[in-house]
Amino acid sequence: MSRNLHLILGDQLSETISCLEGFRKDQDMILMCEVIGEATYVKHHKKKIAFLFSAMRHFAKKLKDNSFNIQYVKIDAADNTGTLFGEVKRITENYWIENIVLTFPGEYRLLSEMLGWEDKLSITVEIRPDTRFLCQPNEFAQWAKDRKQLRMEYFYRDMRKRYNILMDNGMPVGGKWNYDSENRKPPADTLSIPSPFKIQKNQITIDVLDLVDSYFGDHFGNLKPFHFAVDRKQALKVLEHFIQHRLPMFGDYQDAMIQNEPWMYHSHLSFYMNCGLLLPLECIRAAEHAYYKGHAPLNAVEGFIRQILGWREYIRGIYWLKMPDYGTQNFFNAKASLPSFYWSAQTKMNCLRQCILETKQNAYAHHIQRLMVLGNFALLAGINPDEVNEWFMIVYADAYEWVELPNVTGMILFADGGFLASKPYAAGGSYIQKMSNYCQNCSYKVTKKNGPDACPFNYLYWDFLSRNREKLQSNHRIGMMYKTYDRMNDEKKQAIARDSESFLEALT
Ligand code: FAD
Ligand code: DLZ
Ligand code: SF4
Repeated sequence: MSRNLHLILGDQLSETISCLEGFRKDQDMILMCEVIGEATYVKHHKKKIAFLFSAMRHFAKKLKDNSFNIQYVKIDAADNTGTLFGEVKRITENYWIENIVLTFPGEYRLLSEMLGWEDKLSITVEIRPDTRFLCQPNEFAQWAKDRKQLRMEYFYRDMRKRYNILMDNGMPVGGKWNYDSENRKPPADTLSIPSPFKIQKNQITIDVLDLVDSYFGDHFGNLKPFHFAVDRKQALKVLEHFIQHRLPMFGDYQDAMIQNEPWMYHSHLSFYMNCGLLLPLECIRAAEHAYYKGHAPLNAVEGFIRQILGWREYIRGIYWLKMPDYGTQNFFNAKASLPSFYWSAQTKMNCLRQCILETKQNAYAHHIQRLMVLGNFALLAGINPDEVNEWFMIVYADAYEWVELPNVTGMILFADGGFLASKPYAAGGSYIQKMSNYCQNCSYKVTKKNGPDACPFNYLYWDFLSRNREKLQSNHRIGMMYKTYDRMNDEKKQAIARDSESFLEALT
C-alpha cells in the first residue's frame, strides 16, 4: 500500500501542525523519534531534553489514542540510528512511502538537510509552511524590502492591524501603540509574587527523567525538581494561571529582578509556544480578553501582546531573512572566551551568580536577566558570539536557533552591527542596582567606579565604549555617551582601562 510519511519534530507538537493536514488515517503514517543527534548537536540542558521527550511521548500517545498510525522511536530503541534522517530512511526501507510531508523546521541547519532528502531517498518531499507563526518568512521579507532600517515597533503596529488585536476602529485601543514607558518599575519590597503553576509528574515523565539522567548525565543543569507542563491540557492550565495571577502585574514589573524570585510576573509560556503545546495567537487572545473583561490593565496586556505578536515574530522574521550569514556575524570582532563561571556560577558578581544558578536549576531566566545581566556582561567583556550563542542554545528550555540566534547575535551582542536593534543594550552597574536587589548581597560595590572592589560593570561599560569608539560614535542613540567619556580626565580614563584589563585577564 502506498502511503505518505508525516514527520513531526520535537518542537512541532501541535494537533494543527501543517504536516498533518490531509492525513489519511487508513493509509498514512506519522514518524516521531527521539534521537541522539538532536539532543547533542549542542549539549542541551538536561531539563530541556526531559521536557521535550516527555512532551513528545504524551503527544504521540494522544495521536495513537485518536487512531493515528504512528511510529514512535525511543532514544533507547535498539535500532535507533541516532539522527532524524537515519530514522526517516529506515522507515522508507521498511514501508512503501510515496511522499514525505514535513513542516518547515525551526533551524536553518535542519532545513538545509531536509532539502537534500528528496535526492538522497528518491522520494518526493513536501515542506509546508509553519502556520503556527503569524508572519511567514516571505511575508516578513516583503515587509522588510525597501526599508532602510527594520524596527520592531513598526512591524508590530502592522501586525496589530493585520490581526485586529487591541484595535478600535483602526486606532490602537487607549490611543497609544506602546505602553513601555509604564513598564519599568523597580522591584518593590512589598511585592508578593505568586508561585508558579507546578505540574505533578506522571509515570511517562518519571521514566523520561531516569532515561535522561543515564543518557545525558554529563549535560549542564539540574534535572529535578521537574514541574513543566508536558501536554496541551496542562499547558492550557499554565496559560490560565498566568492570565489569572500574573498578567495584571506583568507590565509594571516586566524589567524587575529580585534575588530568589526567578519567575517574577512573567508568563513562562515560551517553552510551550516554542514546542507547539500552545499557539501564540491563543495566548494573545487570552490576554486581550482579560483586558476587555477588566481583569488586567492595558499596560500589562499591551506589553505582553507586544512580546509575542511583535518581538517573537520579528525575531523569527530576521532569522529567516538573514540566514545563513547571520550565524557568523561579529561586528565588534569580539574574541574572548566564555568565562567558566557561566557554567559553574562561581563568581563574586552576585547578579551573574544568581542568574546562572537559576538558569542551572530551572532551564529558565526571564528576559531582563538574559538581556541586562548575562547578555550585557558578554557584550562588555567582548566574548566571541559563537560561544555566547552556544551557551544560550544549551541552557534554556525554550531555545531553538530561530529565536536564540537573533536575540544573542542581534539583541545582546550587537554583532550584526545594528540590523536588529538600534543600539547595543550596554549598561553599567547602576541599571542593575535600580532594577534589582542583587547589589545588596554583592562583594562588589555598585557605587564605586574604579578599584578592586568597584562593580566590574561600571568600568567595563566605559572600556567597551572606548574600545569600540570607531564603530559606535556615530550611533545616534549611544554616540552621546562619548561626550561624557571625553570629559573624564586622563587619570580616570587610565583607571578604567587598567581595571578592565586586569579584570578581563583574570577571567581567562
Ligand atoms: P514573558 O516575559 O512572559 O514574555 C511573553 C512571551 O513573549 C514569551 O513567552 C516569548 O514567547 C515572547 N518574547 C518575549 N521577548 C521575546 C524576544 N526577545 N524574542 C522572542 N520572543 C520573545 N526566547 C525564547 O523563546 N527562546 C530563546 O532561546 C531565547 N533566548 C534569548 C536570549 C537572549 C540573550 C535574550 C535577551 C532573550 C531571549 N529570548 C528567548 C527572549 C525572552 O527572553 C524569552 O522569550 C522569555 O524570557 C521567555 O520567558 P517567558 O515566557 O516568561 O516570557
Ligand atoms: C531540541 C530537540 C531535542 C533535544 N531532541 C529532539 C529529538 O530527539 N527529536 C526531535 O524530533 N526533535 C528534537 N528536538 C527539537 C529539534 O532539535 C528541533 O526540531 C530543531 O531544533 C528545529 O527547531
Ligand atoms: Fe552585579 Fe555590580 Fe551589583 Fe555586584 S555590584 S550585583 S556585580 S551590578
